[in-house]
Amino acid sequence: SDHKLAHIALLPSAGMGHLTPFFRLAALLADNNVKITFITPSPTVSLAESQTLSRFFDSFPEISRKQFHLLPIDYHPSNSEDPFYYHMERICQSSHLLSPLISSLYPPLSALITDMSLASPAISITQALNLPNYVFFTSSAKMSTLFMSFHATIGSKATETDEIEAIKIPGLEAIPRSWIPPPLLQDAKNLLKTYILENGKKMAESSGILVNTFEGIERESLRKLNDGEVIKGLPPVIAIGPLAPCEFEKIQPLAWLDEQPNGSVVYVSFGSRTAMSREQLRELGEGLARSGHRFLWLVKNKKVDREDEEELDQIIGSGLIERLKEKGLVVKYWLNQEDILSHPAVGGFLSHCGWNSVTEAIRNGVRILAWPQHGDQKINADIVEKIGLGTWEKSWGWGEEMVVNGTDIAENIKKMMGNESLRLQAKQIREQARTAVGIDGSSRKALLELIEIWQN
Ligand code: BUP
Repeated sequence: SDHKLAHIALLPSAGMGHLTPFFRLAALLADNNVKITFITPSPTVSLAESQTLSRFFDSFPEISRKQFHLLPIDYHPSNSEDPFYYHMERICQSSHLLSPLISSLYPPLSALITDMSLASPAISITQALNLPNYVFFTSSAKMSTLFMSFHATIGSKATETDEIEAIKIPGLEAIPRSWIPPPLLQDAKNLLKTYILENGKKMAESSGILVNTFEGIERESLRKLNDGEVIKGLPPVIAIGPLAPCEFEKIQPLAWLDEQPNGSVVYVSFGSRTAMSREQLRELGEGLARSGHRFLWLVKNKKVDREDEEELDQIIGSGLIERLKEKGLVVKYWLNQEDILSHPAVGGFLSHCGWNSVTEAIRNGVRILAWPQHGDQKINADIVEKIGLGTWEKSWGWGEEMVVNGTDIAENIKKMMGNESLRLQAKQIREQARTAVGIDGSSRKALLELIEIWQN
């Protein structure tokens, strides 16, 4: 054909939850004959990010890497600020360096795709260069609704909503106040609030918004976003998921799983950014022991993996560790989650509901017991519950707020693992997901249409 080759640059943000969908998207585009330049802000916060990046570039020699060296930052985080949000701020403050970097790429770019946490600086830069800019929103379409309307709703009048139990966002049913991360309801400035205010507003000026979701699970949210019911004049919001993990992500399946009966194991993990308190970890251990089920528990007690140095015995206590060994396997961060979720022995997932984890559970047909810890996770847990993929014990609150006791945890694990309709629904949703990304599927078609646009 007389199509030119499209050349796309991707710019991910900080943390595995943001990086992972970016390299999955890069791999998918490269597989569809798009030339890819992958811009890597460096250094990274976590070891997991830098290790995965080098494996990514090793297995995709056709993808070119462009290092984006971050400047030291003029901002002093208080101890309570999350190191990943702090790093996003550092990327934003270095963003003026992106303009020469982007202009130097050859052949000239067809478009830039950036993470939503960098939308504001990236869109300003590409506007000046007259280059199309797409935002890749790495959470759910429902969360994007809250994200993009935040500046016009609660963001501008946090204290006025003090007494209100349910918050009305255009295009969404009223959201209980308790689902909004507490920093967003504070008057005081904080990184999370500034990040959503500025980027959420600017996203309306992008050329398109890509979301790692599909019609089968988020039809209503997608329709409302695209019908102007959320914000008038939004660019197209395009569902392109669920994105498939890449081969290189796999490390090695655990031999222990091979010895467990099909569907018998509960996988327990709260993502790459949750630092669970020692007290909560011990209650969780109690709960797993009392649930009577087999389990694979990934333990993490520091936000940043480089600081996670304590041994399991110290964190959990050697007595409890001994009891847990009877039915389960307890490991320290990091394992490859796809190796686990795709294993036939796994029958349930006690999850924080980070959006990548939800989409990975869906792709593998694994039901969920939701225990949101922070950020977008209650919004995602609500989706999990509504589509019949899992249960959510709302009285547990956010991770930091309270310690949930072991007996409660055991009861809820039993309920989830005994729930046959969740198990069947998970398989059904897996089929819908496969259809969406298969030939003539809605997500696949949307992606090919985009590539067409970029080629012209
Ligand atoms: Br922990 C862990 N192995 O040991 P989410 C995570 N992952 O492969 P988060 C592993 O990291 P955000 C591990 O499969 C997923 O792709 C997991 O992303 C993978 O949650 C990713 O689920 C984690 O979105 O990120 O880490 O809380 O806050 O950005 O949602």
